This record gives sequence, C-alpha cells and structure tokens, in this order.
Amino acid sequence: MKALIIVDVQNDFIPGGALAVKEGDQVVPIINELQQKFDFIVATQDWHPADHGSFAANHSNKNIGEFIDLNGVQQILWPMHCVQETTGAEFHPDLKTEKWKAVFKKGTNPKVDSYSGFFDNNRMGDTGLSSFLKENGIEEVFVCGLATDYCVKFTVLDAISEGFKTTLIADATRAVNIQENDDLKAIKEMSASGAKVVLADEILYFS
Ligand code: VGL
Ligand code: ZN
Repeated sequence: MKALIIVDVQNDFIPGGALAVKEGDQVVPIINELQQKFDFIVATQDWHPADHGSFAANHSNKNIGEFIDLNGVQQILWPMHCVQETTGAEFHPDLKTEKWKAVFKKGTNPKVDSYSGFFDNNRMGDTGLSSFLKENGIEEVFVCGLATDYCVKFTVLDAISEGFKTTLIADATRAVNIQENDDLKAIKEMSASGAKVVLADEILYFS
C-alpha cells in the first residue's frame, strides 16, 4: 500500500513566517488535491523548544546562515522558527488534515537538528515514522511539502534507506534556496539516490 508524507507545511515556512520559503503557500492547494488520491496520509511537524541549538539567537556572536559544530554535527544556523505551541509551528490554516493517520513531530531535542521526518541529523533519535508505516503495510511513499532542499530531501533519502519505494512530487514542494539552484541540486540528489520524481498532475490524472 502507498502513503502520502506531507512535510512541514507550517506557518513559519510560508511567506511572512520566520523562515519563509518563497512560494511556500503555493503547495497548499496542490497538496489538498493530492490528498484525495491517498487513503493513508501522515504529516511531519518541525517542533523546536525555544532553546534549540539550530537557532542563531541561542549562540553568542553567531549570525543566521553561519555554520557551527552542534554536538559533532555541522549545523547551519536558522532564525528561530517552529517553536512549540506557537502560531508559527501550526500547520497552514488552509491545509486539509481530516484524513491524516498521524503527525510526527521532529526537532524536539535542543542538542540536534532533525530535517528528516524519520531520524535526527545524527541518526540517533527516531520519530517512529518508519515503524508506523511498516506496521500499516506501507511499502511505497510519496513525499511533498517544505522545504525541498532540507526537510523534504532528508525525508526522501531516509525513506529510501528504510526500504520504501519513494517518489518525490516535485511541484508540491518549494525550497529555501540559500544558494540559487539548491532546489535543483536537491532534486538531482534524491533522484540519484533512487527516488522517482514526478509532477502532481501525473498522480492527479493518471493514477
Ligand atoms: C526546515 C530548516 C530548518 C524544513 C526545518 O522544514 O525544511 N528547514 N528547519
Ligand atoms: Zn527547524
């Protein structure tokens, strides 16, 4: 059976949010349409404590975009975003949630960031997403959401390494693009790692 994984479609990643992704709002209507094609849907939610180590504000004399060593893992520093229980951490208000089987929160450990919906960046913490999918007979996952070059990419790469047949729905994602073309680089990396890359229309009209 197949599942749709909706990654981090949260207010802080939408234009006007703390870590705004250009055109991030444009994935919402596409993802809502896609949801009609899936019986099994899960979502991930970036869910940081205010003292999270990925926030530039929690390090003295460090700016957003600088790199640090965070407990042995190279970490780019972000603006404060998706802080637990804040509006910025909530899902976009127009995103349909009725059919979701579960939400997997990530990034809760202040000592390590977590881009993937499956594991922390040091691969120690496990959200339980992989076992949840496997217990429910899911063999194939389709990934969409925000952002292409961070949480979507690492969710796709972990899905592949967990043995799921994995498809990226490319136009149902948008990228942070710190460097121009980070989105294209990320899509190439996912494809080279074994992900199938499709456009939403293929699923909406041909499946
Ligand atoms: C994300 C940066 C920091 C994402 C989350 O959802 O792609 N990016 N936290
Ligand atoms: Zn985050």
